[in-house]
Amino acid sequence: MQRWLKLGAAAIAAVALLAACGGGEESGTLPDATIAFFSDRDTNFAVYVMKGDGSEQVGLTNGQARDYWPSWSPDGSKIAFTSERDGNREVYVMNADGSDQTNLTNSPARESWASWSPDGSKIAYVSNSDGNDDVYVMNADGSGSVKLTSDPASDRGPVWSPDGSRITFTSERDGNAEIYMMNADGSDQTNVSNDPAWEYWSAWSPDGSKIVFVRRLEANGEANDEIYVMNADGSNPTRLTDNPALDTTPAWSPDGSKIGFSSERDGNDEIYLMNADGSDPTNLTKNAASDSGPSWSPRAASSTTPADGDHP
Ligand SMILES: [Ca+2]
Ligand SMILES: [Ca+2]
Ligand SMILES: [Ca+2]
Ligand SMILES: [Ca+2]
Repeated sequence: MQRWLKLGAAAIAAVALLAACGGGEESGTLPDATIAFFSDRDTNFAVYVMKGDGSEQVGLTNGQARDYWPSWSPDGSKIAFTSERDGNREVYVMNADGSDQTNLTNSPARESWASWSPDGSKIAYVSNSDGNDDVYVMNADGSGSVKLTSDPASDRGPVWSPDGSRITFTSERDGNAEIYMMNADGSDQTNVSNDPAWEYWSAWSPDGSKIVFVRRLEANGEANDEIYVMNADGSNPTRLTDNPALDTTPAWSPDGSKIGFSSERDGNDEIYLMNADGSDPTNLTKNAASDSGPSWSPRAASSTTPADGDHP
């Protein structure tokens, strides 16, 4: 079992894909992009960043306690993440260079996960403060927390749609994990994956038309997680990876051309980049430790799609 799955009871979460800057047709490795991820290459899980071609891998947190699930703010200036440094999980935020690491949640309960609203004003997250994991939203400074789900089953991994109107999340309320969607105020919670298999982890395409997620297949009694894409209404689920190793934590590049993910196919978790149709997976991290949970800097779009000049 890959190590990131040990981070939580079931480690159902979603990667944050935050930029709404579509339109690029760029191919190649997006060398100017920056990807945040987490790795235990130095004593403990910590948050790292690298260029889109895998170069310049640099740690931003020190790993004295576990730090993971980085999520870039829409303007690229900050990274939210989950930290256990205060004895239980909290949502932290730091500047993109790792400075000014600040606890936003300050709660004795287990707070984790972070997904920024596209306008940067709010952060969706998960807390078990009412006894089981539910999705909450707070202001980006940690104030004004509002509970969005209230189901006795686990609701985790919220991810905002690029237009800010909806939030996907993973729920186990139907007896097996599904990708759910709700309005950003918590109304109209709807099962969109609707399959007997275990579905978890969602990320939106930059244009909001598609959702990439993970489906757990079984082969000879062994779990084989694969990455799928579906239309945002749940139709036309299509498998993108086909490998007996676990493939998980997908994230769409800001220009829409690539999907980052993590896989154990080379013996331990590495971050890979594939084309959005699943072709040409490439190992970016090439490190003997566990490397997982890619989150793209939205600023990557401005440096890789010069023709698209109308975004911030
Ligand atoms: Ca806490
Ligand atoms: Ca399911
Ligand atoms: Ca697989
Ligand atoms: Ca590795």
